[in-house]
Amino acid sequence: MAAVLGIGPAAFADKVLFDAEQNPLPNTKTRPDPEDTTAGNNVALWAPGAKPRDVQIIPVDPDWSRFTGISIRIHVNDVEPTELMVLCDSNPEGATDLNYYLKKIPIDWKGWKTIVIPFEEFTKARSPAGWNRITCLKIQNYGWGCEPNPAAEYDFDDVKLVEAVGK
Ligand SMILES: [Ca+2]
Repeated sequence: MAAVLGIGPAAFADKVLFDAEQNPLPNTKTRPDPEDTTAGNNVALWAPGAKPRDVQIIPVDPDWSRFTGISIRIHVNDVEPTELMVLCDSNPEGATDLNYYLKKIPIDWKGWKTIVIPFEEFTKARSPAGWNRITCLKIQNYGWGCEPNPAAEYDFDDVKLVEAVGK
């Protein structure tokens, strides 16, 4: 029987931006899933400590306009609730300042959770060019009232663009 190729609806599937199986994430340590070290799943451990820091994911394709949100799997260690900022750089041609979309994420769970952030929930900093021109996804522990939590350790996995939020 002939193999069925993934064309048609499958061509509009979610798009992976980061998975620790594929490549390391700068400023993080690749390690097995802390909840199940035997499952063969790698994740990226980020323990920024007390300093303001970020992790950056550079998309291969800057055009995110056919998607509607970002999905991120985050594992949190046993700490008091804290917050992270998610930023999407989107500079117009020739821009000399930083233009981006931003969203504050309350971190009030322990263990794994998948958060899905619709693009429409982001606010704008200055004049971002649009979701068709995203040059960097940043997750950071400072700014807009966020204070670095020295005890917080985060694992990231399965960072992806989702075509339809809620489906
Ligand atoms: Ca993984």
